[in-house]
Amino acid sequence: MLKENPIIEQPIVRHDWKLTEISELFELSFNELVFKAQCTHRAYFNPNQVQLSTLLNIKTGACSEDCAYCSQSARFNTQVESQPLMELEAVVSAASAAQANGATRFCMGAAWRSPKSNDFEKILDIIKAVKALGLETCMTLGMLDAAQAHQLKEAGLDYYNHNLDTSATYYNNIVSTHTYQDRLDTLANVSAANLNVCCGGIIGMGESLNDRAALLQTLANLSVHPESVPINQLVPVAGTPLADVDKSDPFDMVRCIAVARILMPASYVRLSAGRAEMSDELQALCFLAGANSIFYGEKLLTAGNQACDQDRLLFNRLGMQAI
Ligand code: SAM
Ligand code: DTB
Ligand code: SF4
Repeated sequence: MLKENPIIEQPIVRHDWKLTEISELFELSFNELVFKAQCTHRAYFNPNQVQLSTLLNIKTGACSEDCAYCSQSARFNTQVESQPLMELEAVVSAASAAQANGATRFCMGAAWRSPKSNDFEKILDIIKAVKALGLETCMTLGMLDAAQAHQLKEAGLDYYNHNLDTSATYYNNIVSTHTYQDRLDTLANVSAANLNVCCGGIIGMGESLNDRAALLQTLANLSVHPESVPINQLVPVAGTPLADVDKSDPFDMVRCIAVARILMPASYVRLSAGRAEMSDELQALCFLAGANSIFYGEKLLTAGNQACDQDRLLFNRLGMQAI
């Protein structure tokens, strides 16, 4: 990792954050918080570099779960049309296109509670083929047991995404078909298989500041920090229970990124869903607060994303480079 400014000492990576300490960070003035986060960021990363991951939804909709934000739950009446697991060739061709466009990681998502055994061989073949292109691979397939996590690792998977989404207490307002402990168990299985963990959350679901602090505390007190921490802004989807929830203050996104950066100084913090609705100026503040990764590509899973040429233009204007 590049230490750009040797004057800035690297803060130690801690795993014993108290909720009160995190709340105090959230209570700092915006300028104090962003300055502190930028100092931390510079101690571990080149502040002008951003990692690009491209997403592909390899199995769409008809999910058994009831996550209140999600367009792909079978329980809500959304505009999303279900699609079965994609064929290997189609996934590889999308991965090649993402690579040619400048992405270094290809993240594949499936709308499953957990992968079924009859789809699993195909998933392993997809990982091998995408990896063979020279891309980093990431999958998000729902809950995994220990054996599945090991098989994914053996096939060449680099990262597994499984978000905690919010605090343990607020999670009960968001999902009823699985528990926070189920999510933590999957994360433990993923770590035990030596896969890199990608785990973060969503802001703007009606949660309190305390819920945001508690989510970040849970992430920061894992025995190893997730290598990648996606911070999503809710994309409200018509037909879901959260379609009409009050929008969060745009500066809240910046604050969450800043606190995540301070708590997990050596992790990549990803400015994730919601960028299509953000101004260039807001995104620049997120980078200043320590975000150093984005989803790059015209589409997320079912929702639109910022256009690639708009992203490239923004990097040029800010003097940032994709890595
Ligand atoms: N089914 C798998 C699971 O639940 O882990 C993988 C796919 S799921 C869609 C991956 C993540 O996308 C969720 O945990 C959530 O953080 C994020 N997400 C889904 N819908 C979203 C929305 N409308 N707005 C913001 N983030 C969203
Ligand atoms: C993550 O944290 N965000 C991505 C990815 N991991 C799988 C998904 C965002 C989904 C946004 C809404 C949609 O496209 O349906
Ligand atoms: Fe299914 Fe994942 Fe959507 Fe929940 S977030 S409904 S598990 S696809």
